[in-house]
Amino acid sequence: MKTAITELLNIQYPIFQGGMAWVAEHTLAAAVSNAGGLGIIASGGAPCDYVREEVRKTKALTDKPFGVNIMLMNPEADAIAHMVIEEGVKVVTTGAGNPEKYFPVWKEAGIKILPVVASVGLARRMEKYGADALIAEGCESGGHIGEMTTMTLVPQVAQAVHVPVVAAGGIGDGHGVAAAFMLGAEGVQVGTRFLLADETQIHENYKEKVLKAKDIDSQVTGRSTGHPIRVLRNPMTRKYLKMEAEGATLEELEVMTLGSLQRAVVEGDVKEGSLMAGQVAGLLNKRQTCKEIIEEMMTEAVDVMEEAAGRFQKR
Ligand code: TUI
Repeated sequence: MKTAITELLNIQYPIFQGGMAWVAEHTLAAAVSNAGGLGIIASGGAPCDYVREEVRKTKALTDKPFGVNIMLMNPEADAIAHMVIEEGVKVVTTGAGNPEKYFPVWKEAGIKILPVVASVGLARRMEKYGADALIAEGCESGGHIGEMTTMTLVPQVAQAVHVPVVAAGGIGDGHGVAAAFMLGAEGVQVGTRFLLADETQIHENYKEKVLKAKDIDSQVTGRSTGHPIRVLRNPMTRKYLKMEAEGATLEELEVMTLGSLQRAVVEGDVKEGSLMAGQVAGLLNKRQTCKEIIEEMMTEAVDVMEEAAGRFQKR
């Protein structure tokens, strides 16, 4: 399959694996890249040295292109931004902020820059500064989110810029891939479905919660703090939202969430941990390899597009 994104990055399928904090490490990223998609190593809040090791381990497992996601609220974001150059990483995605100060050095190093945007304003700005493509992420996503939905954000970003757009947020099957392309995207980024991949090294309890999740089982915590995060509901989110409604301070809320993602991913604490997942979790009901996920999504996308084209045929 050929799209502006597969051509730009020299990959087989226009499917990115989202750079999920604590989840997207070398085993997952390499499996996705080896299957023809774009594997992405997450930095999340991790130290630079940890991310560097993950990059090196990924290089040992694949010759295919892979990316690094830099979460810009990470206190070591500057160090990670320079590390990717030292390690010869070819593709960088960014999240939760504006990465423009790094553009000159990344351009100089020949790195392909794909910022995640949650608004048309930032999309335009990123294009002006030289982004190679944009990832337009709707608030159906898990983790840190913006305000716009994928359905409304993707076409507005696609219309506003000339660079290719990758759609993210709420895409978990071939119908979602087809829809994203109809909205003007040239690729998709998938997070939640890869939580269930065999190669994903997260605690079994986390996977079980995603498998069992229904449509309305995610909640957004932290709206009052300016950092809204979508997670699966559990005793921690209930307590958090109650405290938030009662006007708890930022410090009180932060104490509760400190280390909560690690508690879920590593320890499998599904009661007090932070189970980041998107609204599409309700659609997902099986475990597969990364290769199976990518091939099934692409085959299904082609099938539904052909079927729809048949129905829309002019008489
Ligand atoms: O970054 C994400 N999702 C994430 S990062 C993350 S790690 C984390 N852990 C604990 C607390 C906070 C984060 C978990 N999930 N997605 C990309 C994304 N970026 N979504 C929305 C945005 C965004 C929002 C506003 C990007 C830029 C922006 O505005 C920047 C500006 O300055 O205008």
